[in-house]
Amino acid sequence: MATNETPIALTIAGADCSAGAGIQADLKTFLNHGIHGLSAISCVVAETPREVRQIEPTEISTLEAQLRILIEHYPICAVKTGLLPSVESVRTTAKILKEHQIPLVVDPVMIASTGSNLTDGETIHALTNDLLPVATLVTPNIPEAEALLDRTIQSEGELEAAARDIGQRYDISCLLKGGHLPGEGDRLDVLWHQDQACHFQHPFIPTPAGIHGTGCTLSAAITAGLAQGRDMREAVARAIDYLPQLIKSAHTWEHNNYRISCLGW
Ligand code: PXL
Repeated sequence: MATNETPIALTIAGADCSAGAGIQADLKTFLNHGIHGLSAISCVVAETPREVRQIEPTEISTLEAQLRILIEHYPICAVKTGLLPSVESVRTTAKILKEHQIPLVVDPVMIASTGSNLTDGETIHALTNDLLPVATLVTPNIPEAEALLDRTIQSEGELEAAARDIGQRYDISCLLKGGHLPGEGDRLDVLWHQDQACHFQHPFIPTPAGIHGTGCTLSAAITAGLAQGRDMREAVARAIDYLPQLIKSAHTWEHNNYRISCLGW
């Protein structure tokens, strides 16, 4: 059988049983981009977009076994991390990825769309100490950037300095997503990359109630672009352009007085 040229990307993240975020969002996004997606499951999350009920971390040896067998046997072009539920899961991931030179996108998942905390302070510390130095790009939203910098970000005017400070601190690129800032007008995301800021202004698109996974999907789309060999600015620009169509074609269900939506991959 001839080999084919389909690029491969790996996501290391939590499995979301409601299939709107985490591993499931990443694999659907990879598929949409013509990428073969691999997954290493860091935890199993019992949740909907409206409630995080339980997070069960994968045994560290099981996380390590998934990573080792995949890296051994597949020509992986790019990797992304999502929810890593413990210090040990962060350190194990960082240790293994450090042994290989594969572009790495870190989505520093800390808080679910429900507002539930998904990580604790020690895990965030491991993320900054161990994983960010191995990353190519980190993609915080405003609350995550505030946690990384230990300062507040209150206006669009502060986005560029914040993206630069995170990028320079870890010697990586940083895409700071401004969507959490108040207001109804355009939204600004700022990419700090190779000592330059690049501004991405786009219209605010309201999301339906009860949706999650937009952050996972954006970082997976960037990872797909890098796996296809695109440069960072182009991969980010295309990923930002990819999201509105998924929001506009979102699915919504009502069941037992519970309204729930999912991006329309
Ligand atoms: O949206 C952040 C996120 C990431 N990864 C997993 C999740 C969530 C949110 O709930 O469950 C697995």
